[in-house]
Amino acid sequence: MGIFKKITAGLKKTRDSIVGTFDSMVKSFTKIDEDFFEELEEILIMGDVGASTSAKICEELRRRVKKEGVTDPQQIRELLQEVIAEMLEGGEGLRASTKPSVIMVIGVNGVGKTTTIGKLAANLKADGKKVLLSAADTFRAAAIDQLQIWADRAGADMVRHEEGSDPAAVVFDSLSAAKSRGVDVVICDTAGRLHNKKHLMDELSKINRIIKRECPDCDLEVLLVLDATTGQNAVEQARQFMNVADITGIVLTKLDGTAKGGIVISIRESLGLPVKYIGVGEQIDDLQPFDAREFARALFDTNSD
Ligand SMILES: Nc1nc2c(ncn2[C@@H]2O[C@H](COP(=O)(O)OP(=O)(O)OP(=O)(O)O)[C@@H](O)[C@H]2O)c(=O)[nH]1
Ligand SMILES: [Mg+2]
Repeated sequence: MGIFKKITAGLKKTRDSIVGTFDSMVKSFTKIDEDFFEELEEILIMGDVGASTSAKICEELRRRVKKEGVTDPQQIRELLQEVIAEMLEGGEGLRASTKPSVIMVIGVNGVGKTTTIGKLAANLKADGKKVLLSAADTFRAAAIDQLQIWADRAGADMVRHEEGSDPAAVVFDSLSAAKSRGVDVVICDTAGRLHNKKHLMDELSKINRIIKRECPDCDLEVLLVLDATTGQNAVEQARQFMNVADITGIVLTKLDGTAKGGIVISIRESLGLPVKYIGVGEQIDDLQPFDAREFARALFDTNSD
């Protein structure tokens, strides 16, 4: 399956919910009036775009409708796609140009961190990069073994310690190994951590300190993984993490299993954080670099059903 096909397939539920409802709503209107915008705002909110972001989208649409003199509700579709694409744009690319570069992957339990790391490693390998995985989720032995399976699948090196060992020490060893082996990208797995667990947050800052000390000039991405199926809760989770970590981007997983894909817009707009990757399935090739225009196009694409 081509990349665009994969994204459109992964977004099917969201598209049905937002654009499907939008299309039938448009048919019931003969002119664009305040009722039209009110109904549109409702649809966006129902599609997990979030109240303030939905209001912003409608405000921008009103402006363009006026400016461009649009009178036919059918024409709104294109304008809406355009407004959403523009809102989503900016900062999507992964910064990983130094050798080594470091990617720290954080997020609460079960959101898809380890799986994302495996997929990301495979992506980077396909780009010809040498990748090393750092098993800094030492909380459970199973977590280390799970990462090892992904490392093997992706053809990446891995540095691991025993269960229960200090995660910062794993990262320290990973960075030393990366330097001596000429690795391009080090990706650090971390334990699923909760904002109210102080020791876990301390652990996160300790890992961060080690990276800053051992690799001061390296490109560092701190990617927060969020599970799209949790809808607006994911936005709240991101807010909590922003208080304790310098997040550089979001990976939004499990878009394939939900109609709540509208939160992509909410995250970008209300938190100002770029979405860098989206997960649209459980297989190794199911992680896609986020492309704002492509995402908006996939959201409105009805030819693929
Ligand atoms: N459908 C779907 N499932 C996904 C996606 N990403 C991850 N998963 C699944 O989500 C589940 C949890 O993934 P993990 O990678 O183990 O999550 P984690 O954040 O590392 O979890 P902990 O280590 O327990 O904190 C697994 O069953 C994955 O296969 C995705 O994009 N789509
Ligand atoms: Mg994990």
